[in-house]
Amino acid sequence: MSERKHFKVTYSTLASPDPLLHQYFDEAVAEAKAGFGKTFPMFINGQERTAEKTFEKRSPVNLDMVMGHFQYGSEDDVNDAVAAAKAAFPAWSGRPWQERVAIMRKAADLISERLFHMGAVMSLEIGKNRLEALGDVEETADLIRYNCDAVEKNDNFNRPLLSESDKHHNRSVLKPYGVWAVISPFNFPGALAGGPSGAALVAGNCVILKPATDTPYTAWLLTECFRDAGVPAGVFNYITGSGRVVGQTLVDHPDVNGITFTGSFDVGMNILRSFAHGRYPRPVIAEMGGKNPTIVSKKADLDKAAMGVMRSAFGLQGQKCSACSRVYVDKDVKGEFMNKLVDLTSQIKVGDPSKKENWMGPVVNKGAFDDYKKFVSDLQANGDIVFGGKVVEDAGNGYYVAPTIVDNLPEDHPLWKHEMFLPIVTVASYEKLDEAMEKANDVDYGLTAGFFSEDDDEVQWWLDNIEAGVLYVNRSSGATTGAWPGYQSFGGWKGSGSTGKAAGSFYYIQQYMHEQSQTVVD
Ligand code: UN1
Repeated sequence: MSERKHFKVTYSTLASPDPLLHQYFDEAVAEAKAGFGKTFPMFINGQERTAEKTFEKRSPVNLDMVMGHFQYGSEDDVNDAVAAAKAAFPAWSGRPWQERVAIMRKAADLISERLFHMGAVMSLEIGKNRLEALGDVEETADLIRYNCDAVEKNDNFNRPLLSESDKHHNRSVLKPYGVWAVISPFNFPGALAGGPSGAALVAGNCVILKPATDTPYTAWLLTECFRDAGVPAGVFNYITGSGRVVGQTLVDHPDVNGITFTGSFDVGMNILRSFAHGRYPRPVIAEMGGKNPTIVSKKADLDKAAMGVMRSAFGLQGQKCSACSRVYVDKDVKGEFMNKLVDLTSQIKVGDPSKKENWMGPVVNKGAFDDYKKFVSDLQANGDIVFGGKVVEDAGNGYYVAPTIVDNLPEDHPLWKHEMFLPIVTVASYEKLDEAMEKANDVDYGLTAGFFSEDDDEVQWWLDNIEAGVLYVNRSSGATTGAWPGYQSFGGWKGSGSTGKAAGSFYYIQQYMHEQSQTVVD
């Protein structure tokens, strides 16, 4: 293992010319497949735990492929995990922060060491292409490292305050809350499970991770990394099962002190309403989706714009909160832009995403597949589908659909505002930039946004006026996607999650701690 070459893949890695990377990945896929079909436990209080019932995880890449059987956790399992986390909290939070940082850095290193295995499993678990799957695993480790660094650089957020006299010693310290639940989504099964869990842990909280029902496997591999790094019993717990039982029991539990939720707007808003107002106010970090616009000016480099939009609209089959789903193009350059976008999109290969040649895999499950068909027939009836709009029958026995570009959708059509979470992008022209800005901002969401223009004044105007948390200008590797910890922050405005910064932000880890000011008089 140690003799292997190390690769660093981020979401901006467009292609890897290195044949070794592909060889390692192919080997990892073969090994992972050979191990499929096992039954996996939950992990509570340092022990493996089974439930009465299990559920089967099939790959959306090939519906005949049973990847594993996972536990249907019960209310009792949640109660036990919360009790274990609560009991483990005094010792974990009481340790010198340097020890927590060391353990979490070890966990990050284990994730990096297991990069190819985790990436191979993730690719088949969720249908993510190999470079994006490797990027997701690396980002998981980098998010943990980033938050370790934040604690270290800030002396664990322990700093002196002004004092009224020489006899007064005033300090501000940040302290962890206690038991923290992480409810993670399917689309970034590593980064959006491990990032929040890692931040909560390094801050001194004890964690219960409930991964999306579609992605229990990657979360189990993450659990093994935390366990093997020496995270003590009870400090990190992993419970699989339904949102209705496991998720809801966590939200309702009086001993859960904080929650990170990444997922849909409706579920997130319900958690915010019910969890935040428990016996007393409790923190919720929520990231709840997007309807992300890209504006293309007539002063844009249209090659950059078309490439950036194509990658952001169709990467991971459009199933990213950060995906680009709306494009506003100056009417003078719309024809040319559309030609370029259609041309690039027609080169996308749809199929088993664990294979090198395929850039788009299947959508996550039957629900998403059925939604695609429903939205496409609506878009066909009300606009013009200029590319895609159909199921890809010959891609394999999975949920394969074509990347879809829609033109001439009436301005008041509801799908301009509804997050479809699918590889569908709608394009409209505008006469004046102000009008494009108004439309871009006229949604409930404000997660990411993109702009293409070679004019500095236009760029500044756009930065000053766009309402979103993550902005990209002239980025061909992703018009609205691809934030990486340390290089970009990630956090939403408006309905995308303005209550908190999402994974990877400069101000992220502080949200897992509350402030105490201490005055000691001689
Ligand atoms: C999400 O889609 O839920 O910028 C988050 C990106 C990723 C984060 C996406 N780093 O695309």
